[in-house]
Amino acid sequence: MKKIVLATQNRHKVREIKKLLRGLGIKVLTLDCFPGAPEVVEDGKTLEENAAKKARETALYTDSWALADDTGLEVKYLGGKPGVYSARWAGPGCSYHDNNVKLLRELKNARGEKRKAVFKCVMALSDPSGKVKLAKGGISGVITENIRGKNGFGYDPVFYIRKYRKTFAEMPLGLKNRISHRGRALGKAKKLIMQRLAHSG
Ligand code: ITT
Repeated sequence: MKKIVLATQNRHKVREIKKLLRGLGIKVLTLDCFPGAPEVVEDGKTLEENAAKKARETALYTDSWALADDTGLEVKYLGGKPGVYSARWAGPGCSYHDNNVKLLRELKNARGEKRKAVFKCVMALSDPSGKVKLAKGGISGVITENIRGKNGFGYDPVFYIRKYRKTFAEMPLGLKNRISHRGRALGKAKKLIMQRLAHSG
C-alpha cells in the first residue's frame, strides 16, 4: 500500500485530514511514527512558503510522500491580520483561547460587515525527492462577538458561517470538513495525490 506522512504537529489537523483522506487506499502516517523528526521552522512570509517547507523537509527526512498544510485567518478590519502569523498571534506560547480573546478585543469597535474574515489553507504535497505541488482552499465568514461552541480548535469558536448559523466550533466535524478551507484545499490536493502518488513506482 502507498504511504503518505502528514507533516503537522497539530493533532486536530491530523484528525480532520485523516477523515478527509479515508477511502483513497493510502496509508496515512503521522510524525508520531518518526520520533526524531526535526521541527520545521515556519519562517516563510506566506502560507505557500510555509506549507511547501513543511512538506519538503518532512518528505526528505522520512524519504516518503508528505502532505502539509499552512492556514491563516485574514480579518478585513485588521488589514488581513493575523494571516500567516495566526498560530502565535497573542505572543510566544499563547493558547488558542488567548488568540481568540485578542481577536475579540481588537474587533470591539467593528460592527457588521467590518467583522468579515477569510480562512485560507494551502496544502503542499511533496514527493520523496522534495518536489512540491500546492492546492488552495478558502472560506468566508464573520467574527462573532463572543466565543461560541466546543468543537474544533484554533479560531473555530469565533468563526461564524451565516448560511449555517453556526461557528465552526458549533458544527460536527463532518460538516466543517465539507465546507472548510482545509476540506476545499484537500479536495484539490486529493486529485494531485491520486495523479502523482498513485502512479509513482
Ligand atoms: P502545523 O504547522 O504543525 O501544521 P499549526 O497549528 O502551527 O500546526 P498553522 O501554522 O497552519 O498550524 O496554523 C496557524 C493557526 O491557525 C493554528 O495554530 C490555529 O490557531 C489556526 N487554525 C489553523 N487551522 C484552523 C482551523 O481549521 N480552524 C481554526 N483555526 C485554525
